[in-house]
Amino acid sequence: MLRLLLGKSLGFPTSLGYDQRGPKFALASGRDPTLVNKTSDFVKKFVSVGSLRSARRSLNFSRKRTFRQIQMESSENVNVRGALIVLEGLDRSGKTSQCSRLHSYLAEQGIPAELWRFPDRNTCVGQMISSYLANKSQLDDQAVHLLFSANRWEKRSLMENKLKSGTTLIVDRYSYSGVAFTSAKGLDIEWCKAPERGLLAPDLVLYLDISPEEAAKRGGYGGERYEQLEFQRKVSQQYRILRDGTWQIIDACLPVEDVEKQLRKLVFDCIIACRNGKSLSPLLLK
Ligand code: NYM
Ligand code: MG
Repeated sequence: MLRLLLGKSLGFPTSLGYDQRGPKFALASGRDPTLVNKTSDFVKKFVSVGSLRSARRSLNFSRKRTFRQIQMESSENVNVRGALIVLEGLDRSGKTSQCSRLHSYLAEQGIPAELWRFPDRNTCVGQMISSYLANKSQLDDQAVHLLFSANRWEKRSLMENKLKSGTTLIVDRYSYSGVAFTSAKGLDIEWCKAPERGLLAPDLVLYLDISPEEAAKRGGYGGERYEQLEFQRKVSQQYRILRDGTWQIIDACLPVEDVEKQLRKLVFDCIIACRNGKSLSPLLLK
């Protein structure tokens, strides 16, 4: 195994994953981060892409195998962090079912993961939001925007603890929903972003891309606020403004299994990057 190949020569255990799109070093010793960096430099310097490819071929280094390594590291309680993975998209884009598919998949692989969603309707703040969405209460647009944001802030430290203890979080909607939905009402987008700054930045944003018209055809909307074609068109435009380099856009009109396949690969690479030392950072929303 590469763990042996590299680990033995360097004197501590390592694991290495490889991305089809290019070389990706996934060194996850979980011990001394400076050692990890040194090792990463060492590997970058001395192991060429070609030799990585052939090492992978000769050792039959499959994705499944790497997942097994992650599983082993988890059970060995190695100190590596989980990934913060957010799914975004219009209502009826398929986020909720893809989130639960991803969660089951990670569970099957023995990767510690939890399924989260915003709004989290279980808290007091979440119940106020839920009643607003169900048209059972009226709130000013600014007030409800701040409640959505507070609902994320009240979960921030738990989120950080989970991630630091190695649990990957699959999150159904996050700050981007907050900004896209409120700014679609005509509120200033910079004002909408402000309360989100300082929350944890996702390691990966998976945007399930579907036109508002296609989404509307999917079994119709429920009775909640915002679930109308005209409004969803505006939300879709706002989401476009928010896209940045950390987003991955997935065609949500593909068959469910194809979407799932793409998501699995992106999630896998992200989990490896986090285990490889990618640090948690605050959300900036430029
Ligand atoms: N929503 C969701 C917002 O307006 N702001 C937010 O910050 C979040 C997280 O709530 N139509 C809207 C988007 C949805 C609605 O979400 C309820 P869901 O995922 O349908 O339960
Ligand atoms: Mg919905």
